[in-house]
Amino acid sequence: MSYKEYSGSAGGWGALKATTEHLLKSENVAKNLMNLLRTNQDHGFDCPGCAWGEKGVPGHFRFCENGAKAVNWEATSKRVDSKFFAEHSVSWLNKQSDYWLEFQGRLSEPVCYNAATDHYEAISWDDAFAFIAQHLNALDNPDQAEFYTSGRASNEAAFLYQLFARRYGTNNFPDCSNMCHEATSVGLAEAIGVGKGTTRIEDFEKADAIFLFGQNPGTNHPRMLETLASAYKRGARIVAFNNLKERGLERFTNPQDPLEMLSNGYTPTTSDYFIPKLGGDMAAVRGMVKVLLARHRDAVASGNTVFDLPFIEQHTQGIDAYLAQVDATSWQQIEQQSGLSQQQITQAADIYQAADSVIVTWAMGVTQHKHSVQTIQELVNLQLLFGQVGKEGAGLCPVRGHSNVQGDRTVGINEKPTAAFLDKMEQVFGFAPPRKPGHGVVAALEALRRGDSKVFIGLGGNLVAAAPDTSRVASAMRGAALTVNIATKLNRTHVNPGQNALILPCLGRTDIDLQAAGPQQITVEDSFSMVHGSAGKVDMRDEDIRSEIAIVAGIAKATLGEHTPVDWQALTDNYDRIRDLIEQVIPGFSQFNQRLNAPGGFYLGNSARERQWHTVSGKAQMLSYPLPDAIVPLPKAKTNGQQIFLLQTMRSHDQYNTTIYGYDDRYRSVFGERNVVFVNPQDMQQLGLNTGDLVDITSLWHDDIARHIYAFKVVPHEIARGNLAAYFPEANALIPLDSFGDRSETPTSKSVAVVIQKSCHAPLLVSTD
Ligand SMILES: Nc1nc2c(c(=O)[nH]1)N[C@H]1C(S)=C(S)[C@@H](COP(=O)(O)OP(=O)(O)OC[C@H]3O[C@@H](n4cnc5c(=O)[nH]c(N)nc54)[C@H](O)[C@@H]3O)O[C@H]1N2
Ligand SMILES: Nc1nc2c(c(=O)[nH]1)N[C@H]1C(S)=C(S)[C@@H](COP(=O)(O)OP(=O)(O)OC[C@H]3O[C@@H](n4cnc5c(=O)[nH]c(N)nc54)[C@H](O)[C@@H]3O)O[C@H]1N2
Ligand SMILES: [Mo]
Repeated sequence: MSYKEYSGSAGGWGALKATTEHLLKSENVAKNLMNLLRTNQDHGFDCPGCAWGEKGVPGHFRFCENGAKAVNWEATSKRVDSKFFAEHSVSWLNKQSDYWLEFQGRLSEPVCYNAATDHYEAISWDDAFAFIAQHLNALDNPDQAEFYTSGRASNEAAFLYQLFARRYGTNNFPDCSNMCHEATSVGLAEAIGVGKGTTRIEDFEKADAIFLFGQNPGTNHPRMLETLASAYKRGARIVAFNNLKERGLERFTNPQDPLEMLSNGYTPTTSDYFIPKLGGDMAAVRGMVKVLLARHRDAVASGNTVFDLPFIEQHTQGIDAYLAQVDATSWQQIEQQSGLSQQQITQAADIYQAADSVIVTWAMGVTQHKHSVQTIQELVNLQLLFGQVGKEGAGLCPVRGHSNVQGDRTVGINEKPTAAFLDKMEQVFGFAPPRKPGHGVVAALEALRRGDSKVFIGLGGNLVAAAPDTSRVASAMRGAALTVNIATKLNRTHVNPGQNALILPCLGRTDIDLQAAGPQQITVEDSFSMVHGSAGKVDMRDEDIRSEIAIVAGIAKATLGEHTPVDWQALTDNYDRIRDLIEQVIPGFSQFNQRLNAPGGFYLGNSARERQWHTVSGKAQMLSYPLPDAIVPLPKAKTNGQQIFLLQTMRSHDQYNTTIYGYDDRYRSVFGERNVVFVNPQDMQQLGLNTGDLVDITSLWHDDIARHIYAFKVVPHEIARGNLAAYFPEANALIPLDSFGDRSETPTSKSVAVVIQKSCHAPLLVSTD
């Protein structure tokens, strides 16, 4: 391992080199090169990486290093079949790393767990479907089953899945978004009447300022760097608030710009960088508003204005209560919680005020705290005071994660569906869907743990590794009567089977999906509410793999009957028929089949962008709260006088959520290692720690459960004092399952109270062979 500071820009030759290396490692080089050229092209497939949007420039290769990794990883020629499982017991597999499990290749045959031998064994598709039906139909109550979705599932697969589960009788739809942007959906829906962002990609070409809160686009949304760099070039101010220094937020060399590449040039991606404490963004924004409010009052005294009074008057509700809250918040509290000085906050406010049009973006650094909904509503308040919602070049832009996480929600993956949606389902399909709200991720895992839920079905994803409290969640999964995973790659969840378990291998985004009516397309929705078609190019006919849609329909047909409530086979034969049903149920999808191949897709629309507010008051709501007393309400636990740190868990450059592509985190200068903890150099000094020292980390919580991780290497980094960072999923063992966001119930992955001490454990050795 080495910690020499990474001297390059984000992107550039480093990205090209890494792309090439991953291409070569995939053992499918020529095919994958062709694949890459088809990513995000019209008539190609949607990148299975992130949910950043595209403008649709013909002839432009629209992939990035991390999109390339995702494509290569899926299109490997290695296979995991029943022979593989005969060689390896499940207990042995569970001792292997996340990297090793997925690196074994594509799941290529349905298998069933045999608890007596501790091996997965081959099973026919029909037997698998019958087995699931038998379990589901034997439950006392449909609410004893959990239907998990991960955000790569297509609109068509997700729509059929929710139709099946609702007809079966439950709203138990735990979804990866419960761990991701749930606070956004909750916060925005209350404030502006729609749980999605209001910007379009074109707005980034017009914004005078872009404020980025708690996100790392260099790794997680690399195509966004191009957008930021070009905004920078035309003079926009780009302001980052990030708990640590991220290279991708400093400068970018565009691999698609020959001049920049050849001259070793680069473009900055931000003009200003602030490093708040974990969970300190709400305080920072409160401080900005405090500065601007004082100026507004001064201006009003001389007959002018700073806030957009006509907009506020016509479109908003709640300003008086909010401003009273701002007045009641002291600078001392703001500085202490944000970790920023009044002067720094004033500097940010200056930039904000000078811009006519402002976009505010955010991701997991904002959504994974206890007070995330409140923080998002604070961001909304700032934007509303200046009329920055529903204006060109301005707005609210939550940057989504999984490539179709937003679409899955749109088509009904929601444990708390609206009455309007359920009414429509009832009208179109002629059955009474359950009205009782179902389980999100935390409630589902608690129910499994208590034994109240007995069947778990996962449409993609890797819940055991993605959820907090890893060992408790794994044992909850093992307690289930049946677990079913519809997946492309072997992962931690599969090797923690229930008493009975199935792995059902499915096609991925890059594969040709051949059905009775010919090759099929699926559709996805990006962060900008654009829906577009996607068709894979890799021939998988030699494998015993089915599409997600065929698998969901197969389970539904066996459980409910061939025509209950739809002709499942007919829908599988031709996905146009599924889209016709989506069109009937979901607003915005009129002429779905005709429009899905429009260049760049079609826009679903956004009421708040039109300044129509579907809220309780019919106006945009300024919701106000005092700042939280503490980011983590501190435990009574004894700490022996040790200093309590807050720890965030984040992604390295070589991973896609729980999928670990490799052990490097190039932009943070970590190589060949994942068990590391980033520490502020002054904190290191105070604790007597040196670079490379091993530490044990223990989390503090209200219960008596011991949560530790051992032998993590100390890496110095520019990070707010008192804060630490480690990688997800290695550090998930520290996060208590019942530490979650107010009203969002999102695990607090970015704020865990911990103590650290020098370790007496040996480091974990990893092999990447
Ligand atoms: N290559 C790749 N792409 C991905 C993913 C992936 O794993 N790999 N995952 C996808 C998914 S599902 C998602 S949700 C997105 C995630 O995209 P991000 O939200 O960018 O992901 P994280 O790695 O969790 O990064 C959080 C960032 O927020 C900062 N941060 C943490 N806490 C705070 C805080 O309290 N305040 C502030 N201001 N900053 C904070 C961290 O320092 C870090 O830079 O990416 C998507 N795209
Ligand atoms: N501590 C901590 N925990 C976190 C986070 C964090 O920042 N910190 N982030 C959270 C976030 S933002 C998210 S979104 C969740 C992610 O949680 P999940 O979505 O559950 O996890 P992934 O790692 O994306 O799932 C990877 C698995 O999906 C399967 N897969 C891949 N492609 C396909 C496909 O096309 N179809 C099907 N059916 N299966 C496929 C493969 O088998 C692969 O192993 O994790 C959350 N957990
Ligand atoms: Mo996510």
